[in-house]
Amino acid sequence: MSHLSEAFTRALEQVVGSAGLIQDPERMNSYLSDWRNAYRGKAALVVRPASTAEVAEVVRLCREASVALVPQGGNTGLCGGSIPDDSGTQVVLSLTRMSAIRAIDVANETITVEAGVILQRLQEAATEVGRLFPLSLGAEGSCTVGGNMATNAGGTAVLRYGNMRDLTLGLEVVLADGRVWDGLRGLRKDNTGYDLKHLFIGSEGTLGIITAAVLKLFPAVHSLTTAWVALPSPQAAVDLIGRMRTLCGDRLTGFELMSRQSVEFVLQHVTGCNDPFNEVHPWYVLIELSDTLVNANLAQMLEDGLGEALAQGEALDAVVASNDAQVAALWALREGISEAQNHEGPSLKHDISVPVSSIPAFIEATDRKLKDAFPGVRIVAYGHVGDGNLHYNISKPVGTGDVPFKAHADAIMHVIYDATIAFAGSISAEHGLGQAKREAAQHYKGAVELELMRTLKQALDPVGLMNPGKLL
Ligand code: FAD
Ligand code: 2HG
Ligand code: ZN
Repeated sequence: MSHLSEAFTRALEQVVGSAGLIQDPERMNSYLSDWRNAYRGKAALVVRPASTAEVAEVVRLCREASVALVPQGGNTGLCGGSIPDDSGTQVVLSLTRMSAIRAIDVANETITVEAGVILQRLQEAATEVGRLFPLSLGAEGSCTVGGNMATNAGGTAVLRYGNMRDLTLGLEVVLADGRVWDGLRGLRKDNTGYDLKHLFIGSEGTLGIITAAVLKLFPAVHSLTTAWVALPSPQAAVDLIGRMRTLCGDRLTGFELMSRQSVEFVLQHVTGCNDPFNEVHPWYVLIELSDTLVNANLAQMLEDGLGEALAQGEALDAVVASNDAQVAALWALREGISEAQNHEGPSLKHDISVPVSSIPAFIEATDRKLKDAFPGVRIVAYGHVGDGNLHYNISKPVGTGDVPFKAHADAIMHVIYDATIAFAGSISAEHGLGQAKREAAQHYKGAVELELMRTLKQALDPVGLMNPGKLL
């Protein structure tokens, strides 16, 4: 039963048509919980506008009626940012019908896309014109450009190309009062005052609705080589990434670290994944080199680097993929971790970052504290080590129920975040704050920083109808 007046609902329907309005509880269901089922809310209705003008009109009507909006893209976020609260009064604004690729300017190396475009479709559109859109993450088959912008998504190619913020030149945003800011400029240089797009990137829907973006394109990749390497320790990973960067420079486009525990979950739960080695090793990295040249001789470069690493004891073993199927099999071992961990019960996810040089000490200190305080917890540490970004996730001890484990969630989080701050890190490097880390941010971010954030929120969303209860 909707909490909204009939007149308001009718006005919305006039804007978006019957195809753009969902009120049936069963059809709303998939918009009300996240991928892991870790967050569940209620909504008065789901509205799906198909153009910027429709989004603007929906926002204006909501403002007039004091109805809060929860923007939603592919709903693949991992911190509950796109899920409404349980009041049943909020409206989910899904951008998935805004899925046009508006323009491609090959000479300017830009693509202009609407917020609902699926990331994989964007990558394909770039490939079709002989270019690369480099953002790449496990959820790319269902996450949207709007969600990528709103969370400043990272992924596995940040090492070479940067995160969504680095890939964005212009934005179109519907502001909290329904006005449209047209900042869709495809310029590499523009120093005409405050760079407003950066306010909205990473704002998790709390300042406005992103409806379109101008994004950078890059030359297509023509050579690629991929290896799976066993390592004795995280320190070896830091040494190896330094070695590979010295040797290969920007050709090093992927360097993902995984603990044995992470890989073991994948081997147990993801069909078709096999251990590339006969022996068990404590740590692994997946290395990718790529180049725009057709004959870049990457295999030789990789062999040289790995040869030195093996000789120094930095690497314990290595396999190099020799065809596309083997490349895919190695990435499946890495990308399968999120799904595999779900099979082990509730997972406590932490997407922290510390300086790359501090990763080994962070892991050692935090592992020790957690194992002392919570015997038996399984630490599933992996991630984008070249960005200093670790998914330092925790699964419950074998034989423990979900409820007693969840009772420790806050205490476990504090051990991890205290260590993160002690190593001059960030409590969220990738997924954002959403509902999950909102309170923690109040505790761990500085007073001045929080005050500035509140000032911006107040200026751009004075009535507080843009995704309330998230981020701040
Ligand atoms: P949603 O989940 O729908 O929304 C995310 C947030 O953005 C919410 O706060 C929502 O309100 C807001 N939002 C959505 N669209 C808009 C809009 N148009 N305007 C304003 N606000 C909006 N993330 C990474 O960074 N790196 C990874 O490597 C990575 N890997 C993942 C792997 C898996 C298997 C999964 C399930 C998730 C992964 N994620 C990763 C998290 C997630 O995919 C990203 O955060 C993604 O960018 C979210 O996009 P979405 O369209 O699903 O957004
Ligand atoms: C990844 O790098 C994602 O695989 C997801 O950011 C991390 O599931 C997670 O915790
Ligand atoms: Zn990640």
